[in-house]
Formats: sequence, C-alpha cells, structure tokens
Amino acid sequence: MKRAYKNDILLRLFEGDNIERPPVWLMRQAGRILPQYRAIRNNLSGFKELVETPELAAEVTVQPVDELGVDAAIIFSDILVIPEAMGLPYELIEKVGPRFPRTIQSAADIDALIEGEEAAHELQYVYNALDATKSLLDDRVPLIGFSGAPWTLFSYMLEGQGSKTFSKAKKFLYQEREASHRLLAKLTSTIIAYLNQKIEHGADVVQLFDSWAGVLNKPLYDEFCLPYLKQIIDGVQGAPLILFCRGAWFSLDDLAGLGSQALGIDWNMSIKPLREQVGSDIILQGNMDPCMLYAPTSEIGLEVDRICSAMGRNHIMNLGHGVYPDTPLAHVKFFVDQVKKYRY
Ligand code: 1CP
Repeated sequence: MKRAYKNDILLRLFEGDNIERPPVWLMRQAGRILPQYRAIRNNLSGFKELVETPELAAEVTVQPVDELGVDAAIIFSDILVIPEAMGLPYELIEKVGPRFPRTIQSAADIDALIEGEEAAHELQYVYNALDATKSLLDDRVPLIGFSGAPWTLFSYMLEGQGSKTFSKAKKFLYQEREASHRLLAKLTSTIIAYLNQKIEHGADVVQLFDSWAGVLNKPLYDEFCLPYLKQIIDGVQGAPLILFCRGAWFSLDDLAGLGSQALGIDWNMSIKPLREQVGSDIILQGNMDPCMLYAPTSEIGLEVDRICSAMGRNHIMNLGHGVYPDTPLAHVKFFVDQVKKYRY
C-alpha cells in the first residue's frame, strides 16, 4: 500500500507531478558529517556493530532528516554487506577503510559463494533496520534503499579493498572471462532479491551505486555491466530506481535506455550536452562537486542555482558523489536550504 508522507516531493517527482523545485538529498548524508553520528559511533566496537544493530542504524538514518532537512532518508548500511552474505566477510578498519581478509582468486572461490534469495536471506538485520527506520521516520519523508552494482562489488571482492586502478579486478575480466560472468551473475541474482526485500520492508526508492564504473571502458562496460544492470532494473519491482554509474560517460546513451527512472550524474559531466543526449524525460540526479561545499556560501548558492536551472525539471539535486567527512555542517545546511528556496 502507498503511504502518505508529510514531505513527498521526491515521490511526486517520480509520479510525474509538476513540482515547484527539485527534491534534495546527499549521497553519504548518514554518518560522516554529523556530530550526532560520531557520538553514537564512538560508543560502539565499530562500524559493523552500527550496521548490524537495527535500532542504531535507524537512528543514524534519521539524523540527517532532523538535522539537515533533506527530502529523503537513505538507510545506513554499506554496499559490502552483499559479498559478506554470499560468503566473503569484510572488516572495517578504523581510519583505513574496508578490507576483505579473503578475496576471490579463482573460479572455485566463485563456485563456493551462495547467491540469490539464499544470500539475501542472510541480510535480515538490514530489513530489520528498515522496519525500525520506518517507525522512527513516522512518515515524514520517503526512505531510499541501495545496493552496490555487480561490477563495483566484484571489484572489492577481487581487490580486497579500494584501489586507484582496480587492475586485479580488471585483469580477472580479461583472463577469466567465464568465471567473471559467473560471479557477476551471482551478484546480480543476490542484488535483485536483496533490493526486492528492501522494498518489501518499506524502501520507497532504490539506488544502485556503480562507483567504479569509470575504471572500465565501453567494450568492458557493454560486456560485463550493462546486461546485469538491465536484469536488475527489470527484476526489481515496486519502487523507482536511480542508477548511479560514476564515470560511465562513455555509456550514457545505453544507461539512459536501460529503463531506470533516474540516472545519477557525477560532477565531471556537463549538464547541457548530457540533457541533449539523454532527453528531457529521464530524471537526472546530481551533480555538484562535493568539494564545492568548502567554498564560501555565496558561491555555493550560485552553483546550486546554476545546476538547478541547467538541469530544468526532472531533476533531483544531489552531489556528484558522496559528501566529504570534513565538510562544514553549516555549508551542507546552506546547500539544502538553497535548493529548497529555488523555484522553477
Ligand atoms: O563510520 C565509519 O568510519 C565508516 C565509514 C563508512 C560509512 C559512514 C563506510 C565504510 N560506509 C559508510 C556508510 C555508507 N556506505 C552508506 C550510508 C548511507 C548514506 O549516507 O549514503 C552508503 C550508501 C555507502 C555505500 C558505499 N560503501 C559505496 C558506494 C557509494 C560511494 O561512495 O561510491 C562504497 C564504494 C562503499 C565502500 C566503503 N565503505 C566504507 C568506506 C570508507 C568505503 C569506500 C572504500 C574505498 O574504496 O576507499
């Protein structure tokens, strides 16, 4: 059943209403920038305890709604819960980042992973966090659920951590083509089951993060990404989907044609040629440079207005990637308020 929200501007956009301004939220708004988040986080054994404790995950999910006045909440979790559910556990090392103690080395490692509904069933703590968030939100704003895209998760499972070049993961694509497809297919079936469960548990919109799309090129993206993204878009039912493929400017035409309701855009893409390329019907999300939030507020204001008017209607205001942890909170609030004052 559709729920009525006190602030439903994001959902009205997806329903095709003529809204008066773009909805606004920030990638990585939960955690990182808020002192309230740090206060909760500092009392815990670590990041994983927060992610795996539904009441606490719900609390930090709702913090940016209270503190920043954003038009949507995004569930506090991480993309790396999926590899873990499939049989490859991750650790989060303080001040360093995520690490996989074991990585995928061979086709046999891929065969050992579970997938689909069975893997998604392992993520009950995420669904419980959605349930807890929905009651804490009390119908104030819609809730966004998310997943990493197959290629981005594949790259962490091969590399064991972040990388500048992702050359181990790319080498596997070139050397172990069949095994690569098997892993991407297993990830795809898991992502579909997982996102559908999130929607069952109250996610109103879902976003797919293909954060490392930009290390590939068109032939690799065509072969190893687009078919799986298409399967996910077709298989996820009951909520609009935002597809954020960072750096995938080489495949924009294809991405716009996959059937998602919205495309996330990073700040390296110019709005005018992009709008001409993808047309005015698809919703675009983004694309302010997160670094711009360090600028004086007068300049942030001008940049918000410039982006909103260049995008035109069918736009969700956001950054072109996640907000940086040391961004001044007052500037983040200014950014949100400026969008809320904008009128078409
Ligand atoms: O509290 C801490 O110290 C841990 C830092 C942290 C946080 C706050 C990590 C580890 N993950 C998160 C939360 C998180 N991750 C959210 C929360 C909801 C939100 O507010 O948006 C989301 C959506 C993610 C998604 C995520 N995790 C992505 C995709 C988005 C992106 O930024 O491109 C990626 C690539 C990750 C992996 C990851 N998890 C954590 C870190 C530091 C990283 C990046 C590692 C790297 O490659 O360097």
